[in-house]
Amino acid sequence: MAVLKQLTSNKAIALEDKYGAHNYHPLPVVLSKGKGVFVWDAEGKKYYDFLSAYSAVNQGHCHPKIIEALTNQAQNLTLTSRAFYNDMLGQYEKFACELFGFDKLLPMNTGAEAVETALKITRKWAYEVKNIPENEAKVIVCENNFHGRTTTIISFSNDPVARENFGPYTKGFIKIEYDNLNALENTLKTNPNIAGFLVEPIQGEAGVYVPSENYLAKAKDLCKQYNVLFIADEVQTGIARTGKLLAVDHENVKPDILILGKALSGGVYPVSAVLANDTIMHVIKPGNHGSTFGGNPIAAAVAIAALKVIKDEKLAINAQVLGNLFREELNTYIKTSNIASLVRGKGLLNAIVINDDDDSDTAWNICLALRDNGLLAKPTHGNIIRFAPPLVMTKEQLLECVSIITSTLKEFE
Ligand code: IF1
Repeated sequence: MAVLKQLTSNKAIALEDKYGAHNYHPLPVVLSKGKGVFVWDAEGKKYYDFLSAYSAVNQGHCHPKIIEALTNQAQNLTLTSRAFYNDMLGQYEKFACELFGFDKLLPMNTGAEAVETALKITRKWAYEVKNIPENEAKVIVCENNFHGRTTTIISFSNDPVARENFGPYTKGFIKIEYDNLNALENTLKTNPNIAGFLVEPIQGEAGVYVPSENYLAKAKDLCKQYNVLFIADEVQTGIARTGKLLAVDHENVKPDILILGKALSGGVYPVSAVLANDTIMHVIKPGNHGSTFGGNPIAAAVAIAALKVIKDEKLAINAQVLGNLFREELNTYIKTSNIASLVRGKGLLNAIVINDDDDSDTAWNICLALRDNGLLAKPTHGNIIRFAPPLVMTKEQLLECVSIITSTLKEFE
């Protein structure tokens, strides 16, 4: 059977339903093409993409320079494993280390793998540098975090759907309230064996929660005071999404460990990375960690191209300017709306809160109506809809999307 033939949307959904594990509940739309800020469904209908694959296609769908890097490298050398050197990895490591300001980079593939890698580095540093007693190291995490879906990561999740019936859970984590410096300081003060503090600079999945001014800077100071590693998970907020290269840049915070993923490849290939300085990364010795595809030549070529697009096309400033315009326009509408209660976010990572119960399906129905009106978005939790278009959007396109969003919301007033 020709597996690459053009399917109808209904046929594509039926195939996934029959042969695919049911680990998602997608919005009923079947995409078959993407270019820049647009995607097309199997019947050729065009949409604005306001999810950007959860901030993985910041550079826009199928960016020609990233695709060129992918296809060129793919015709030369795709994978060597790390049993041997390859001529692309060192160039990528140098480029990224200089761009983000760190001594070393450990290449992985998915965001969750990079988070797991950061936790392993933190624990090893705790035992070998901070001299915490073996197996006693603790990492502080935040309530309502989202760092991925591996068993260790969901062990410190408080989302029952992500966590239930996956035990026994990994120990060694202390949960505190997000954006609460007293909670952080008290935990640091009363627990001698803290190794690290893992935090999202903005909590994306929780509903785009932007912490108070200087929260990150003061949290970093507290970590320094108690000799604890500040670990920034920028998988979703990084790579220009919030209007700066990194979300921590808004407060000039330098993490001890930086976690990247998603748009590190422009959504073209799974690429993630953990960056740290030598005083931390040197704890990793040959054989301690790795992965078959981690640091492969395609990933290296694609990541260099993806990062160059961010720089050359000044996508961080575009995200900052368009993000301010988006919130300004939505706030004007919200003044007279009874269906949307607030808009929040930074750069082009935003969300609106729908004026309905958490468990209502209003947000979902609004996303279905947005789909019918040519714009794709999806609720994060309950009554919160995330809006995160590719950062290559123009002002005219953004204003057209604001019009689609507000006119759709008015249908529900
Ligand atoms: C899904 C959520 C977003 C992340 C942060 C690590 C990871 C993610 C801050 C892990 C991944 C993705 C996962 C994807 C949907 C999306 C998501 F809804 F799940 F929570 F963005 F908010 N740190 N987030 O946001 O990276 O292993 O996925 O490469 O699981 O459905 P990954």
